[in-house]
Amino acid sequence: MEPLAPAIIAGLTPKEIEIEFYDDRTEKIPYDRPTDLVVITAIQTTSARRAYQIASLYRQRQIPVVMGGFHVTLMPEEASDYAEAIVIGEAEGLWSNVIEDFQNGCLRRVYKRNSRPKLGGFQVDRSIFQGKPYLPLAFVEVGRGCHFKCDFCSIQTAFGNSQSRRPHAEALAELKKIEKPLIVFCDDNITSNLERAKSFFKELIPLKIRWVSQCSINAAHDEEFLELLKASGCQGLLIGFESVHPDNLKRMDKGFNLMNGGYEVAVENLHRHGIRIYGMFLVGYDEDSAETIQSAMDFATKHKFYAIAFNHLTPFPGTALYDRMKAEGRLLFDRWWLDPNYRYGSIPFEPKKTPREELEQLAHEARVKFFSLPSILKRMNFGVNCTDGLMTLSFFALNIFSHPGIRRRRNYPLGDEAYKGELIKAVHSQPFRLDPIEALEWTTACDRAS
Ligand code: B12
Ligand code: SF4
Repeated sequence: MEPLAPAIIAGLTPKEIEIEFYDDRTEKIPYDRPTDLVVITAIQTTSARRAYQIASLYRQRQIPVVMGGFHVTLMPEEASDYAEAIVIGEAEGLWSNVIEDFQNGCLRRVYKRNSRPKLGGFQVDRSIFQGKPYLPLAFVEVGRGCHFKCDFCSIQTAFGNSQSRRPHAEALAELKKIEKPLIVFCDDNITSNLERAKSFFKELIPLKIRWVSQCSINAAHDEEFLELLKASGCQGLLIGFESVHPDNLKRMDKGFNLMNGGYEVAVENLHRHGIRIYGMFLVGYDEDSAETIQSAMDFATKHKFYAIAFNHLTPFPGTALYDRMKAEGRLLFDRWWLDPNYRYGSIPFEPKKTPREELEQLAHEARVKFFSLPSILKRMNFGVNCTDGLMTLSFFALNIFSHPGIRRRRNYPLGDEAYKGELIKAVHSQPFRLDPIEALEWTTACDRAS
């Protein structure tokens, strides 16, 4: 999928600066191609190790690196070891200062604002994706952040239970320029502000687009919302069910999932309006065992979910979950995301009820079973998942093509195993300081640095 952050950063970069974009997932980076500055986004904690490897390969060539993204925001001091400069938080309102400082030869070590920028006023530059082998869908943002406080979620750490929203007119103007058959609104929770979401869906109707997004389940009890979803072209929603065990939900501060009659009512409401459900489940909370995994599977199969994710619970740094696991002495690695012995698809802590390896195996078997042909046939649901020939084809394609992914992602190393040697740390002349700097304080970059 096209990554949005690089396109936003490209859009924020002055036009006279030449940009080349490489996606490490799909192509080889030409490390020896001359460049003045390298800009890396470490979107997930799971990609931090790879981001540091890439930075090291450029450092060997004496090329300075600026890094930003979610992991950098959560672990700034660590990231600052591997980049000449880091940007904490959102790029809007800071990126022009980085560029200006670099041009003036006085790049700071840390860029951070003391408030969240307004979401808007930027142009997403999708020209950087030209000629690259991405899926025919486009990411568009309408809001960032979420007002809930689920204990495992990095969103609440990064955005402090708040949501910023883009002016609808800007999002609509962007949508009109996109020619892809499917839009993904990559908001963390498109219903965090339900009333604004509804007004946005009303404005979407004339555009006649097809879209998917992610939302919290509380919205599925609001009839007006459900009607507007359908009318505005919603094809499906990713929803965090997380667990079918109420104690697990309470533990993760997600008791709201069970309100208004709970899952059965919510699922029935969504299906009545023809909305496909991609159910997200977490495996590894205190009550998890073979029985809870089986119950979640039975629930998702009985209700003919379009697809599911059975992700193992991962304590991401900065989350309440991480702090709790650390305080309880349950983390198996100092920093799992940097440890060469940690593998994606494994649980980096000791679960309470069921041994770790057993839980990993059970989750893997559940994935394989859920995406097996008998389960796919059971979940066809002609009123929702397979409404016409094209949608039936997509349903089968997504479910069947999940198989190689499930196999490949199991025990997948973080970072590139072909990378030999240590990560090379950046040498800094300034101490690491977290003081926020308001963008407005900038006069000329070098004045400020002195
Ligand atoms: C879309 C998405 C995906 C897509 C990514 C597709 C793609 N090509 O981009 C897919 C489905 C693949 C995915 C997978 C996963 N994801 Co995801 N994903 C998202 C989501 C919803 C949106 C990302 C996005 O585009 N946001 C919009 C852009 C504009 O925001 P941004 O990336 O943060 O960038 C801004 C700033 O961070 C900053 N910035 C970013 N980079 C840089 C670089 C520089 C130099 C500068 C200056 C600034 C800067 O500027 C940008 C504009 O302000 C985010 C939630 C979120 N809010 O980001 C979760 C999120 C990033 N994902 C998350 C997770 C956990 C995962 C998985 C690990 C889930 C799993 N268990 O498998 C996997 C990991 C896959 C992997 N390869 O490692 C977590 C990450 C938590 C963490 N600490 O790592 C997030 C935050 C969601 C959450 N609820 O916590 N994900
Ligand atoms: S509802 Fe979703 S985005 Fe919001 S805090 Fe919970 S998991 Fe994170």
